Amino acid sequence: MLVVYGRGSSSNVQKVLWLLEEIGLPYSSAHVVPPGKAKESEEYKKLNPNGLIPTIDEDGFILWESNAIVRYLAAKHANGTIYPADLRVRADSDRWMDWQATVLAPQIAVVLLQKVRTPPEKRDEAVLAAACQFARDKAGVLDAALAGRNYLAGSTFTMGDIAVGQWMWRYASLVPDRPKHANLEAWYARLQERPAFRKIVMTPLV
Ligand SMILES: N[C@@H](CCC(=O)N[C@@H](CS)C(=O)NCC(=O)O)C(=O)O
Repeated sequence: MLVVYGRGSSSNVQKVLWLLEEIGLPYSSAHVVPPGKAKESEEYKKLNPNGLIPTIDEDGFILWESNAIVRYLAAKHANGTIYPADLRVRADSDRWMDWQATVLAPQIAVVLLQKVRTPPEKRDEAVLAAACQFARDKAGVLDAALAGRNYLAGSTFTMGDIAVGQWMWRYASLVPDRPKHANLEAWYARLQERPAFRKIVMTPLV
């Protein structure tokens, strides 16, 4: 059976678990260590030398990097749906995955670290404010991209929605004074209709 290493509260692990729930593939989930401690586990670093989660073990095939895992599993089990068959739709979906990893993730990590993992007296309010403003600005990018479409790559739910969608829970939970973005909010409401999103993503942030 497919094993997913990580912890359920991690945004990157959630992408993989959300996909697995969507496609109904049996898996077992191995809890590695508490937040921020994967790098300290020599046992885990035999699987992923970066000491980052998630990693999957599919009958001895070890793969890390959450978006690579999502692409692989979607191509294998949801080809033509979550993994789009049309090359342009796939490129569009891929683009949002890369954007999530390279543009969104570093700043939302700052928001999470400052707001959830740092005691109020030790917070750097200027750093937090800048990261929140960055998130609001990028929410505007998403809102514009979602004009006239139900999902990020078009009319149907694809892997790009998974990569970016988990971010929405964090944005909505942690960033105050969010501008009104009708397209973004409609998309987020669509995601919340999905049982797998509610089960895997809408969980306490730690
Ligand atoms: N680019 C990597 C990033 C992985 C990553 O940063 N994971 C975080 C959790 S979201 C992590 O392992 N943090 C260290 C820890 O929790 O011990 C991926 O997408 O898989």
